[in-house]
Amino acid sequence: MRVLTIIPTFNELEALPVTVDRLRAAVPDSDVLIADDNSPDGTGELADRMAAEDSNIHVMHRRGKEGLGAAYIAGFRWALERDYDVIVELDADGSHRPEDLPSLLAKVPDAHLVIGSRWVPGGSVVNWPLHRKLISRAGSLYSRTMLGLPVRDITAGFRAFRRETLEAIDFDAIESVGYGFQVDMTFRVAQLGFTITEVPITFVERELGVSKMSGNIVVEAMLNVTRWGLSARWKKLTSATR
Ligand SMILES: Nc1nc2c(ncn2[C@@H]2O[C@H](COP(=O)(O)OP(=O)(O)OP(=O)(O)O)[C@@H](O)[C@H]2O)c(=O)[nH]1
Ligand SMILES: [Mg+2]
Repeated sequence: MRVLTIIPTFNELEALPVTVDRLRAAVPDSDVLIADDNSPDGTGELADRMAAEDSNIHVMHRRGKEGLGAAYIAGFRWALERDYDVIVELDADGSHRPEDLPSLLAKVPDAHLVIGSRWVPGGSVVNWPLHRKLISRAGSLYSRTMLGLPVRDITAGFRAFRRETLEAIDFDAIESVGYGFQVDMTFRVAQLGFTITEVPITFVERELGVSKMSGNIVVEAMLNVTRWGLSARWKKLTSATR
């Protein structure tokens, strides 16, 4: 099983080397692709130095900040041009513990998409204030209900896809950035009839660097969910009455 872990970065100079070292120790067999959006703090140059020292590390330099979704899609295309069997999404900021990755990979034979989940029994979040936990759970609950998906942590960004899952998705149709991107991908995977499994993880709020989250990203995600949910219902309704 050839595994590629994609790490999108924007200004992660402090956090990136820590995350990559932990990943290389936890899953030495995984190749790494750092997808950097021309970070002003020099993360891209640091990534080049890391790649020069370790032939399993690769770097994709992108023009400028275009959002996490666009960086992941570019990374997915890069992976599919090569012979990877499993493609992993991992944040650079330490929120996703590389030590949890083996438990995600263990489930790949049973599911087309494995999600590292905060909101299944055994999952947890460290260092989040109550309001942030509530927003995340409410967002997932709303998306789950609206889209009819049996997934507890729909916005989660720690994931392992089988190659065939990504091959079946039309990346050109994806517009969402940020959290919306993760929801979008989940919905598409489910609509294709693929299986999705969640495994519990411990999510750790970043200690190094600055957040790129914004209220806009959350609002975008929720508006899209509403639109997709209503249009899926409408399609069902019109096909039933035809
Ligand atoms: N390439 C690229 N990476 C990005 C972009 N925005 C965020 N990232 C990366 O995506 C990952 C998640 O971003 P975060 O800023 O941690 O966003 P978050 O996890 O939603 O929010 P916090 O953890 O609260 O900061 C990190 O590795 C970021 O560096 C972007 O526009 N381009
Ligand atoms: Mg984060």
